Amino acid sequence: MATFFFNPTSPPAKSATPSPPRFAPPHLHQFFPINISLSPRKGRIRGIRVLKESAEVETEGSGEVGVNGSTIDAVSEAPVSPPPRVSIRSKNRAEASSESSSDRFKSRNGGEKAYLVGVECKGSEDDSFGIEDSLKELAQLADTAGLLVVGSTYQKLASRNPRTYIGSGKVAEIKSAVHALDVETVIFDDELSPGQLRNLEKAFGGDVRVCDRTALILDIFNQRAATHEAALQVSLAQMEYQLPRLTKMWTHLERQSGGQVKGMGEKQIEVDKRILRTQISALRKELESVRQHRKQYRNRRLSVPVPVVSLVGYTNAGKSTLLNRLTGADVLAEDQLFATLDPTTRRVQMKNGSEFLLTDTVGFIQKLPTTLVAAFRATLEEISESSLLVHVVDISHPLSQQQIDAVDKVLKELDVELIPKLVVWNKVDKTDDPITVRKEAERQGIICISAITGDGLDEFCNAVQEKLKDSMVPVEAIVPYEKGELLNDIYRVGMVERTEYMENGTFVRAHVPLPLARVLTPLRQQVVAVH
Ligand SMILES: Nc1nc2c(ncn2[C@@H]2O[C@H](COP(=O)(O)OP(=O)(O)OP(=O)(O)O)[C@@H](O)[C@H]2O)c(=O)[nH]1
Ligand SMILES: [Mg+2]
Repeated sequence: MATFFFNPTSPPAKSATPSPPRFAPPHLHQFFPINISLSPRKGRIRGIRVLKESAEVETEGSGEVGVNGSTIDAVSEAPVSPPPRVSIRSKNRAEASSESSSDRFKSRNGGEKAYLVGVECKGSEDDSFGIEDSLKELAQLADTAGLLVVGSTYQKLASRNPRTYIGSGKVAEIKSAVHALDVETVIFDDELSPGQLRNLEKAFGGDVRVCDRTALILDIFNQRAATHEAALQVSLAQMEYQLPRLTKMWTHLERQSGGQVKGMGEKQIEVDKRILRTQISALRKELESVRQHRKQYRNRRLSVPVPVVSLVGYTNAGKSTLLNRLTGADVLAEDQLFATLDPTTRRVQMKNGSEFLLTDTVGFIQKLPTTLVAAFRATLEEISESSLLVHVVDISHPLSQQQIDAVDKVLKELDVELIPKLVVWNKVDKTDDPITVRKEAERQGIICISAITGDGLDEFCNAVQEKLKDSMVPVEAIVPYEKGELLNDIYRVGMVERTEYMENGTFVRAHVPLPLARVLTPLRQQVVAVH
C-alpha cells in the first residue's frame, strides 16, 4: 500500500508553493509512514504534510443560473480547483465528470486487488442492513476508491474476537484466499481497533495490508475533497483516525531494528504522537478560520432572509440530480457513492415568484464513522441553519427503509431533529411498480418524484412552500408606499394571504421567516394602532 508521508518536523508553511509529494524512503526522524491509505502503490501517494501547505481562503463563488426563464444570482460555495496538497489522485469535479467511463474502468482494472470481510454479530444495532447487503455496499465503496474487489467472506459470531476481530479459523481461511488470489488489501466492514489491525496484518503476513470501512471512506473523501475546507476537514479526520494507530509505527521500527531498540521506538512514538496532536490542533484552528470566512460570506449573501432548504439523504439517493434539475446547477451527480462532499446552495424561483435557497450536502451512509461526522460538523452546519430539511429517499433501492433509518440516525447525532422535515421518494421511475409506489406514498402523505424525468417537481415545490409556512411567523403589517422593496421581500420570501391599499401604505397579511418578521415589527405595531 502506498503510505502517508507525514513530516512532523516541517513547520506549517501557509503560503508556501505546494511541492508535489515525493515518494521517499522514510527517514526515522523526518518521515514516517502511516499505514492507512488505500491508494495503489504505483505513483499514488498522498501526504498529510502537503495538506497543510496551502492556507489561502477559498474565494467566493458567483454565477448565474437561469430558472423558469429568468436569470438570477446563484449563491454558491464555489467548487474550486482541488488543493494541490490533497492527493495526486484527487481530481476536481470537472475532471471527474469529464473522465469517460472507459477510463474509470481501466483504472479499476489496474487497481489494487482487495478482499472484503464482514462480521454479523448477534444483537448488534449496526447490522440492520444484513451482512451480505452491507458487504455489497462495501464493494461499491471499494470500487469508488478505485480498488478491484476479487473476493469476500463473512462470519456470524456471538461476539467479536478482541485480538483479531474474527475467529482464528477464519483468519487462516482468509490468509490462504488472499495468497491464492494475490490480494494486496483486506478490508473489514467495521471499524477495527489499532491492535486488531496490527494482529491481522501480522497473521496474514507478507505485504498484505488490512484496513477498515472507516479508512476506506476517509480515502474516498480524500480523493473527492474539492474545496479547501473539505480538504482540511478530511485531513483532520484522517489525523484523528491515525493518532491511536501510530502504534503501528512501533511494529515498523521493531522490524527495522530487529527488535533490539524497543525503548528507542517507544520514545519516538511518543514524540510523533505529540507532533501529530499539535498538527491536529493547528488544523482545527485553520478550519475554524476558514469556517468563519464562509459564515461571513454566507451572511452577506443572505442579507435578505430567503428560507434555506437542505437536501439530506443516503449517498446516491439523487440529491444533486434534484438540485441540478430544479436550479440548472451543474453539481456532479453520478452513480457513485459520495459524489458530493461540499455543500452547494442555489436559488430556486417558483412560478408564483417566491423563492427559497436549496442546499445540497454530503450524503450519509450506514456505519458512518463518528470521527467523520464530527469532522464534517462545520459543513453540516448548513443543515442545522436551514428552515426545512428535505430527506431524499431512493425508493427504488431494495434497502430504502434501512437507508431511511441510517439517515435518521445521523440526523439525530447532528441534533437537528427539531427542524421540520419533508420526505420525498425519488427514482420512482426506476421502481418495478410505480403505480403501487405512488399509492403507498399518497397514503403516507409523501411526495413521489423523479429527479431525472422531472416528474412530480411542481408538487414537490408546492409541498416545500407549504412546509416552509410552518416555520414562518404570521404577520399583519402596513408597509408604507415608499418602502416598496420591503413589500417585494415579503412576496419573495414569505407567503402573502391578503393585501389592501390603505391611506398610509399597503396592508399585508402573510407568513414570513422570523428575521423578516423582526424587520416588520414596527410596522406591525402600526396595524394594531389602525385596528
Ligand atoms: N432512474 C433515476 N435515476 C436517478 C434519479 N435521480 C438520480 N438518479 C441517478 O442516481 C445516481 C446518483 O445521483 P446523485 O444525484 O449523484 O446522488 P446524490 O444523492 O447526490 O449522491 P451523493 O452525492 O453521493 O450523496 C446518478 O446516477 C443519477 O443519475 C431518478 O429520479 N431516477
Ligand atoms: Mg451528490
